[in-house]
Amino acid sequence: MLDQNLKKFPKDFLWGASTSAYQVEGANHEDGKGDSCQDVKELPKGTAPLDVCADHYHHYREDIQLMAEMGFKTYRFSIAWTRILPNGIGDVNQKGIDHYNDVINTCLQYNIEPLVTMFHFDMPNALDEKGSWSNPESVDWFENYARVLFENFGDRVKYWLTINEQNMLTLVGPMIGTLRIPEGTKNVVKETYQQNHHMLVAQAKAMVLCHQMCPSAKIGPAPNISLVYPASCKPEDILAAQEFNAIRNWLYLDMAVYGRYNNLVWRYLEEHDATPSFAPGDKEALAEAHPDFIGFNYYNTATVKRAGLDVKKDEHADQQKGLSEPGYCEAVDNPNLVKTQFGWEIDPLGFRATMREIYSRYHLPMIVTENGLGAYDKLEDGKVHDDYRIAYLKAHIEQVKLAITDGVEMMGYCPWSALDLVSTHEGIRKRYGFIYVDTSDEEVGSLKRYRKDSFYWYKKVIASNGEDL
Ligand code: BGP
Repeated sequence: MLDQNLKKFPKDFLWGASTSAYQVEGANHEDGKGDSCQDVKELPKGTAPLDVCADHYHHYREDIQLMAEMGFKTYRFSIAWTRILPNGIGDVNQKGIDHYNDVINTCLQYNIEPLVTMFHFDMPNALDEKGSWSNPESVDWFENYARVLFENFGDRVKYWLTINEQNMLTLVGPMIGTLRIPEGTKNVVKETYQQNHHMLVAQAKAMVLCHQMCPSAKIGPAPNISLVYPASCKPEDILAAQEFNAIRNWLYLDMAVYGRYNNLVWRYLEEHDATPSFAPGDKEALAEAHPDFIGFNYYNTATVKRAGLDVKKDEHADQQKGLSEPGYCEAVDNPNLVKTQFGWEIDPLGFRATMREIYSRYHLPMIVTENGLGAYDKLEDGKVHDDYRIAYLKAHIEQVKLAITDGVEMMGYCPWSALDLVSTHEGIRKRYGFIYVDTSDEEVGSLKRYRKDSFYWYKKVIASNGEDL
């Protein structure tokens, strides 16, 4: 394509950015909050504990004001299940409700649409002790939690996201500090995909409930989608990429949108003697649910080559690198791409390819719920010159514009992250924010907020509705 005469971003395009409760809030033992699996996990060596993070719990008004200064139309944040229901089920903690009421109201005061993730990697520890997602009751726990959210916040929240990156919980759960595999489990694949099945049913029930309780609200999933490239044009590699696309990406969206298991994934599960058991009513619940839009996180693409059973899983694999599947494929570097300081490939064109592919499969409006660059930022004289982040975001926003020109319905763009916060496994030294937060992995700092160069740049991008990049 010549890529001329590009279309404009829609007038009501939702520019914003994202955070998640356990990575940004801190105050993890305050105001009646119960422990989540994140609060009790063993921290990766040398990374900041989660009791302060960016202290957003106490600074949210100031932070939302800064977001308003950038011109945000939306703010994607997650609600900590354990602030609302400290034990996951049972008594509601009014202080938790009050807190998020104020977060939501503060957003609305600045005409910022709250985009609320219901669950972002933070299973209540009390439920973890009851088996977490491996317990079939987890479906009811989640539905009950969803009901409390819709009852309390449904009058003001128009956009909901169900489970953040369910595919990463399933594929790299231990790296992120989630996914509990009971000791002595013989078939780990079966156990993992049974848990995954419970999450899928829980998500479906939450979507149906949202439509019943909040008819004017919209709800969607938020998986991490990376289009998988074949390492070469060898037919074997093409098949391997198709299979890994199904395992990594399409399982989650096929289920959310069409309510059925992807056939290649089903075959993978059969091969591992790992097909999930369906409880009575699961099939109907999955078929009944329909998302209004697709939220997805994009950091880069993946590249694989065909591989046999001798391929070992890389123990350092994380969301964006090193994911291999013995007997199917092996992750390889893409020689055409450069990497971030943290070893994640950078692929803006792959972003366009990913948007096109999702849209051609599902034909639903889409919102980017994460995208961004983790880097070692330096604060000097109150300034952070993060031109590398600006370059990354600019290159990716250009691709959103191209995808819109391709006819893809894009509703919004929320990079990761609004402000600096603690990474899933690499500490706060891996910074993503437009707003620098003065703190480190070694010690809690002043927590003062500073506007990075990218802050001023993004403000200009939003003011021009994506025309001035
Ligand atoms: C996504 C998660 C986020 C986030 C981001 C960056 O997978 O949804 O919670 O942290 O990736 O990843 P990391 O923190 O590992 O750099």
